[in-house]
Amino acid sequence: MTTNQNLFAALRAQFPADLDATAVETDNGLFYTWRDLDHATARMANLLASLNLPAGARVAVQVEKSVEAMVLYLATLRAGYVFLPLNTAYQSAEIEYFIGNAEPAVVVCSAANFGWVSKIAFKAGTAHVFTLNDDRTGSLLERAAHFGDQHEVAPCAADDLAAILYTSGTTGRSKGAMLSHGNMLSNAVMLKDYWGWQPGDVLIHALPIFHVHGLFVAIHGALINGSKMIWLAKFDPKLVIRKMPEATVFMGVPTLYVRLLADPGLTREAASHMRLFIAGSAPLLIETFKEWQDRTGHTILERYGMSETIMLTSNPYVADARHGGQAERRGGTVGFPLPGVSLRVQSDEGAALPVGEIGGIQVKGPNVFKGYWRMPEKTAEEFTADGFFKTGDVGKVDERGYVTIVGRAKDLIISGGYNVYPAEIESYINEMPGVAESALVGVPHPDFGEVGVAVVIAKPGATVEAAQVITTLKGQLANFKIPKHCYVVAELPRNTMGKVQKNLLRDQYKTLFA
Ligand code: MCA
Ligand code: AMP
Repeated sequence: MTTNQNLFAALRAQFPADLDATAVETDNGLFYTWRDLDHATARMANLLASLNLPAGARVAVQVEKSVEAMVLYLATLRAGYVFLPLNTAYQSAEIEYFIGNAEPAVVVCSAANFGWVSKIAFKAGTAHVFTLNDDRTGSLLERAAHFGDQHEVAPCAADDLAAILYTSGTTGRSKGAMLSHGNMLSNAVMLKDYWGWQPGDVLIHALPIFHVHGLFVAIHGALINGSKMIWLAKFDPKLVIRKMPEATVFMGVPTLYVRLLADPGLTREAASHMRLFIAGSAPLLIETFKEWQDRTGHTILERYGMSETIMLTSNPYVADARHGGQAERRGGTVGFPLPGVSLRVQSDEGAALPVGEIGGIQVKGPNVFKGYWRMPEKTAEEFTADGFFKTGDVGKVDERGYVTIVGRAKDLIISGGYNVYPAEIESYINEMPGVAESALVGVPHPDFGEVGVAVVIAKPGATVEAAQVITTLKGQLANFKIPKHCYVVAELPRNTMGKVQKNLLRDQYKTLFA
């Protein structure tokens, strides 16, 4: 007999025996027990099941962070459907693309956005649109309240889809990375061990829940250890510091660490109850790593992952026997390939590179995704003949096995942990009246790590106002994608092939926010 490979079944199996213990405590004074999570996910799963959705139906969700939003994610798994989280910053053109591409059977949005989101959804053929607000109201909860709190977890095979995460990978339009129950479960089980999750651990959850970091790494980590979460609707450095004496684990993108360090309340004493600080999603500057050590006495554990792969590498929590028992977390590196993950560095020509040499990072393992949603050719392009996924990240492996990421082959800017694809922003700028061409480049920024700067050339005889470019984009795209500065210039630097030399632009503007 095969066992149910549904990720929810595995998470549920680790709920503590005392179901009346607190599972989630929120920043507005609410307490949810493990029984509450079980019953709420059952009700919502029963509601989804009652809709008679086809197998593999997508549930697309754009809602503010709340425990009920997490319950919706877990209920979608529980019912055996596919979860599609969407950043709350996305505006109508972005949502129209995702919904049009994924063709979800169910869309859930906040009541405030129901008008425009439901219009897009119904046009795309979505059968059901519900609302869910961050104050425990909305039609989804009203409907779910009519259903029972018992539900048998839907049977799933390891290869069945659990989630689709939109990402642009290397170039072009956003692609839906298809993650299976097996991808997520294997990663969660391995990380529980690798990061030394312990009885009594408490996680401060301060990240958004529409990307891998907050939705999978953090939530799965706590649930599969039966650990309580202190749930913050938004990241607030003062609140995180105030909660540290009640917690043991924190996960954040580098910007969160930079902002915590800017608060004088972050002291050795404030962090003394904490066991582990984990950083990822973007490069953690060595200065931040060292300052954190000096201020708190803790060494941040940096790890590296992708939407397509969940977690790939990590600095060690304790001595890693595979590497001569070294326990050291090395700043500036992303640590070792995680157990089960094969990682290699290759030249552009496909040759394996020796220790210390820089090339494209390729990976293989049970965590690596099933491919891009309805894009078989694109999927094939991103895998090598022997089944390794080309990450688009450029790096090296040293003689001790530590992986360092030195850059990206893909034209991607990571700003405060969010991805910005220059081609997308450039296409919007190029549509504006009077614009001949544009280039978006990432430059260093003290808070967001990296931000976009737009460089624009006008058509002969036309005038383009930099401020107008920014204002126009603000009405069209998610706020984090808006360039922090725009220059209108006479020409763009080009190589002999006529291609814009973005490296020269990056160099020219690198001290803009210094
Ligand atoms: C907000 N703003 C930003 C960003 N966030 N600008 C650039 N980059 C950003 N990330 C701008 C807004 O546009 C706005 O500008 C102003 O800042 C205030 O917006 P607000 O939303 O209030 O900002 P905030 O609350 O201070 O947010 C900053 C933040 C947030 C907390 C750092 O960006 C965040 O939660 N980032 C984490 C993202 C994350 O979870 N990534 C994980 C991806 P204006 O006022 O001009 O409109 S998962 C992943 O990458 C992988 C797989 C992995 O390895 O984990
Ligand atoms: P996403 O498309 O949101 O999944 O972003 C994945 C990308 O984030 C990776 O391909 C890397 O470029 C980057 N990334 C994640 N973690 C790290 C890290 N610790 N250091 C440097 N880059 C990282």
